Amino acid sequence: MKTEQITKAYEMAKERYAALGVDTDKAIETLENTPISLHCWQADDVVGFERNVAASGGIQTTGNYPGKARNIDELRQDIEKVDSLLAGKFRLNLHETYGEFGGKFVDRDEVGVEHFEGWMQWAKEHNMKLDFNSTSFSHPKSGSLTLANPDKEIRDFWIEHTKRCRRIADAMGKFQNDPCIMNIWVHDGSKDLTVNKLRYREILKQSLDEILAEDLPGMKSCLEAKLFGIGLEAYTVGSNYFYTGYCAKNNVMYTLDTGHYEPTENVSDAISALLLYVPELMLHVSRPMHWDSDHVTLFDDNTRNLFSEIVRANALDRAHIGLDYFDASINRIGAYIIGVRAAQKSLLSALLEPTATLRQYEDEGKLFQRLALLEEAKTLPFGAVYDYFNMKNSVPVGEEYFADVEKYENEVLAKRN
Ligand code: RNT
Ligand code: ZN
Repeated sequence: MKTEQITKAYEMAKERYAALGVDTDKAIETLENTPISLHCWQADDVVGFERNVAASGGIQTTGNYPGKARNIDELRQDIEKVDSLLAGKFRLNLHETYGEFGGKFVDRDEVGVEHFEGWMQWAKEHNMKLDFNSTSFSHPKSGSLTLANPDKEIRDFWIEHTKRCRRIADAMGKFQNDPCIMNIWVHDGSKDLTVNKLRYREILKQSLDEILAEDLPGMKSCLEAKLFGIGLEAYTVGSNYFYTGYCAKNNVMYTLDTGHYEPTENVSDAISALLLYVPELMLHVSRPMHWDSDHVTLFDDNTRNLFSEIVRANALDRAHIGLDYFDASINRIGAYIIGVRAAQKSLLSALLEPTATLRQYEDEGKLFQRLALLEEAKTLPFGAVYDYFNMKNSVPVGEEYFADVEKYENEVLAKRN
């Protein structure tokens, strides 16, 4: 697309938004400065570099499109490609199983900062900050219960793992001079009806208390709730209520994954409620289809509503944006770009909302006008602003990136099998 054409369309859009009291330049600036944490696991279907097995423990990837990253160099190469095609700031979200183990087997209770020094250096060179995750799935000791396991030996193994991960995150945060956010998600639960639900929740609470007791100023922990996992359909120890209570009581960041709620639940409604009681939110922006299927994030009503609620609550500084999906059935680089752009579009469209006018209508009881302006806002020239944002940052505009993804597929990904 021609520079001139994009600029002209932007100027017109800018005027149109200004008439509604919305500053498009300011929205673009906020979009440019709001980091999105890229989940490393879309590049290799959540396999990692520990034991080269498919993901298990409540989650599953489907599809076998060729070209997945098979080692750390390929993963880095893929992330660099993704980064090069996108405007905006990025962080990289690593799981423990993506450490640099140098050909040696390093079990989860042996992992240390040394396995992530290469990543810290790489991230610095690529102007990215790191986030982190302990990994309690895809391991012989994962079973159905990890931190909530009544078997002390297994529970202690995972407590040790999670403590070590927090120290790694602390080192990352200190290195990058910005807190590393470490997510704790455990799949713990049961396939069928459970009659001592309280017991496992007590154990999980105790394990978390022990893990979080260590004061590590370079990192922030967050806890991810879930509705159910595959093979664990009847009971999830770390449910939404469990973590809402835990995080509120202990002032811990809550991880809200948009795939982890009842299918008819309006997840975005949780934002303004949780923000009153927990210090911060970590978002795993995903797309459930019928269940927590982790489809590629889209610019759909759910994603848009989520970002609208964050912007309306003026909480961009308290909500950390990360993506969480894994589609192994399409080009994985393309999957990253679709999802990031969907998140950016959702954020931008939230930033371009004529919220002040809408609120005035609401306060004055002008409810037809409120509803009507919400409808009108949907068809404002939003695309022109997003195109301009990309052009301004010298990355492909619109469908231009398809050619780059295809070229990378032919020259790099296709040679990986
Ligand atoms: C699983 C959780 C969790 C994982 C990643 C790999 O349902 O959403 O966040 O997807 O940690
Ligand atoms: Zn998640």
